[in-house]
Amino acid sequence: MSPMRDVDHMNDFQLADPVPVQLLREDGTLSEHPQFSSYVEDLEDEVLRELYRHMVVERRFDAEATSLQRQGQLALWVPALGQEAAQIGVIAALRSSDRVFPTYREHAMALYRGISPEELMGTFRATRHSGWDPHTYDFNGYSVVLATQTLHAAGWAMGITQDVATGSLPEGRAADEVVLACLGDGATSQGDAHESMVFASSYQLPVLYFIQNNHWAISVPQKTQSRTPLAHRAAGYGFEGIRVDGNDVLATYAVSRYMTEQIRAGGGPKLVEAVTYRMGAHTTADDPTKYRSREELEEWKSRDPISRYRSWLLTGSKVDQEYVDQVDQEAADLASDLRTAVLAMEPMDLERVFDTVYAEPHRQVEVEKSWLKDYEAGFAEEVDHE
Ligand SMILES: Cc1ncc(C[n+]2csc(CCOP(=O)(O)OP(=O)(O)O)c2C)c(N)n1
Repeated sequence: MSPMRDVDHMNDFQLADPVPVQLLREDGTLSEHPQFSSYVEDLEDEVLRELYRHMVVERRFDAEATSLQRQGQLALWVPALGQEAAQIGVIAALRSSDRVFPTYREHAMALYRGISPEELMGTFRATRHSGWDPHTYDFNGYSVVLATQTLHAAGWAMGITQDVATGSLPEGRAADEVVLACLGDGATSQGDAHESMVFASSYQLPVLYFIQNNHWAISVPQKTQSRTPLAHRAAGYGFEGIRVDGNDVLATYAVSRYMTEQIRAGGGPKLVEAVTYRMGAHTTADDPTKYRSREELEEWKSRDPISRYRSWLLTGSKVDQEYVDQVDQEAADLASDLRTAVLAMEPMDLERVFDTVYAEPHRQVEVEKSWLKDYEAGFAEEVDHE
């Protein structure tokens, strides 16, 4: 018997589920939206093609990384399969100088910003202490401790606001910067997410909270994390929240553009709930067949973000089959380069972990460093005995 109480009958309070904004139906046909269609109507074909290219490349990258982990070449992998449209839709709506505070699953966004596959893989092969320089890409390091990045985002936004107020904005930073705070549906249960949103609202900070509601927080369903639709949470903090079909790259782009315009104009924080689905495992250390049904997965496969977009692009002659094949080839080449790069990555010099703890040497750190040295030397002896 489950140790949890059956709580479903105890509370009949329920806010109506908002219908997600959708521009591209599951069958690849376009629908009209009174508020959001205009954001994509004038997009040049080149922009539309790029959205497609990024989604396809990321999916192939993700599949290769999953294989590499299964073959023992990565310590862990966190698949983003199925979430390509949500991630590409929002990142494409930002300026490259808008700061991003990701979780650990934002690979499509990271690649879009120019982070190299090697930089991205270093953390997962444990050959780098940290992935990349956040300042180079205006893209912070991955945050595994749920929702801490939402506090960092609010802090960054506070810094911009103060710098603008005091006329001390560093060169290269825009006064109307938007700060993207990514989080998952499960992470909304963390106190940090709540504190960040309260703070951002109190000080009207330029933060876009982007929740990828992929339906599961490891094995906990979204409905357990929140008895109310996540988009509605924003109203409780005093700002606008919109639910969008996160498997529709056009709708996610349009809603994100609208939100960023509002924020840049001084409208304070905003929230987007992108409804999507994690088609893979939570991580390669997880077996989703233990907690979710095959039927559920099959249902979401029919809402695949890439095939619906490709179908629309082809039907409207925005791309031809040759372009589709070309993108597939680019994705295959990237996967092959990724494999070569990963296999060539040298183990990290573990002493560096200790050297970067404090600016000055510290006795306790020295003790730990010396312990590790002895520990590693023990393995060498074992090998010698054989
Ligand atoms: C503070 C904290 N508590 C617990 C965990 C363990 N944990 C890692 S991922 C995860 C689920 C997160 O789900 P969600 O926010 O929906 O994001 P998703 O992984 O689905 O993208 C949990 C509980 C953690 N990393 N940090």
